[in-house]
Amino acid sequence: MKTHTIDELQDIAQEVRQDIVKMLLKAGAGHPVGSLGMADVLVALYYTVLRNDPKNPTWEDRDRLILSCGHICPALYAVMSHVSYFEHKNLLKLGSFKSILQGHPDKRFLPSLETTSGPLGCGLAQASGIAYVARLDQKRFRTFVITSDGEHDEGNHWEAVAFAGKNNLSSLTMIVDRNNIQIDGFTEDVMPLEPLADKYKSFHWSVIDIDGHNIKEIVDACNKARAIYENPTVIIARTIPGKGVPFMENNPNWHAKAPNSDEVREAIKNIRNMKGAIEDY
Ligand SMILES: Cc1ncc(C[n+]2csc(CCOP(=O)(O)OP(=O)(O)O)c2C)c(N)n1
Ligand SMILES: [Mg+2]
Repeated sequence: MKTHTIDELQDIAQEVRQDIVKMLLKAGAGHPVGSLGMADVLVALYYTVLRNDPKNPTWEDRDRLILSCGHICPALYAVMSHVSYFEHKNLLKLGSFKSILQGHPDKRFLPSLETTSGPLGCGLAQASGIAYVARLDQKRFRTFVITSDGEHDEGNHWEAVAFAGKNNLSSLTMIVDRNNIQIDGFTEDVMPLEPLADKYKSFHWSVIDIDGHNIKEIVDACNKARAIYENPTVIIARTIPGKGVPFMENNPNWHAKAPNSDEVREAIKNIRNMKGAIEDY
């Protein structure tokens, strides 16, 4: 794949955001704010960080990416289509009968996914298992997992945090979508997570705190994690839920609600006005 500048990646992220709102309008369902918030992280990963090959998705030595918070799959699907895992026109079949793009990621329909996901709290355990076995098999690929802040309420997530820390799984990188909201409201009201960085450090993880909308910071953090050989790394990506669409931003009421056609029109206008959104879509 050609190398892209940060400006070009920002433009792609704006296209992805437009895809997301259109997909949700067509599907009549979905999770807009988490998806919009993670567009920059997913673009940075697929265009710059992951060693993979969309034409050979089961390549044995590919880096693995697990989307633990499966409900934000519209962002994952949109980015995967932009790097040619499948045709872009599939995006408008989100959630429809027998579509490769189910409402939550389903490997039976889209085999290039690493896992089926949706039930929160499972992804880190799966990623830790993959990283552990990779080390036993002397494989050099890295395992990435994206988790949300809301899914930190799941006890089994913390069992996996302990396992990965205890076993020094240095080929494992977790990116936390720290957007401060979950289904019932703000995380710090529902179940406080802070001091999140200190919690991870106490489980023997390296912690990197970044602005999850700054593509350079995302890429630099992943490269830094690659060079840490002692323990797993968590990148706490501070994001704005709904980023790019002001009437959705930071609003938990938009956690799982499809926009109507007027709202999509307004959203696309806003997204096109974001810094770096120059492409007419
Ligand atoms: C085990 C489990 N319980 C409940 C749900 C329903 N659910 C889907 S998304 C969500 C909110 C989780 O918070 P977060 O992922 O931080 O939401 P976001 O930031 O995307 O709004 C919940 C409770 C689920 N998918 N899995
Ligand atoms: Mg959240």
